[in-house]
Parts: sequence; C-alpha cells; structure tokens
Amino acid sequence: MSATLLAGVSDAAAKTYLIVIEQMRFDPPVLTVHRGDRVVWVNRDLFPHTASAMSKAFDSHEISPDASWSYVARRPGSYPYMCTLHSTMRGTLIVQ
Ligand SMILES: [Cu+2]
Repeated sequence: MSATLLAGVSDAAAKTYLIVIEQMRFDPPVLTVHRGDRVVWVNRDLFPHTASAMSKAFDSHEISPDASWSYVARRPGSYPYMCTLHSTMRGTLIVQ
C-alpha cells in the first residue's frame, strides 16, 4: 500500500470517545476530539441527566439510566455544556 493511501486511511479513521456520567459528574470533565469524531455520553447514575451545550450546538435531552447518547463533532470550537437537570454538572467538549 502506498504512503498516500495510508495517509488517506488514517485521515478517515474517526474515533469514538466515551464520557461516563456517574455520581453527578461528567468523566472526563474536559474532552478534546477532532472533527468527525463521535462522542458518546453514557449515564451510569440511577436517574436521568442531559449533556446540553450552553451554545445550543448540541443537546442530548434526557439520557435515561443505563442509556447513552452520541454526537458527531463537526465544527471546531470549545463547547461548555451542562446537565439541565442539575446545574452544578458541567463539562467542556473541545473540537479541533
Ligand atoms: Cu444531571
């Protein structure tokens, strides 16, 4: 396989990242991804949470216990987000 083809494969390889919601926290609280990557929030608490960008760029709405919500990051930027049900729960998604 040529170097050009290898580079092409590498560029196309979007990754998937997991953010665990547990004990009223987003873990990790700050996550940096690249454009095209997928971010999955999984709720391991016994009650619903949301991952809602302050800018409204994304909003999971309620994620039930043991459920997850995924989002493909398309636009570069820094996106602070919160749980609209528990205003102390904050995180930041950084898209490069
Ligand atoms: Cu919450």
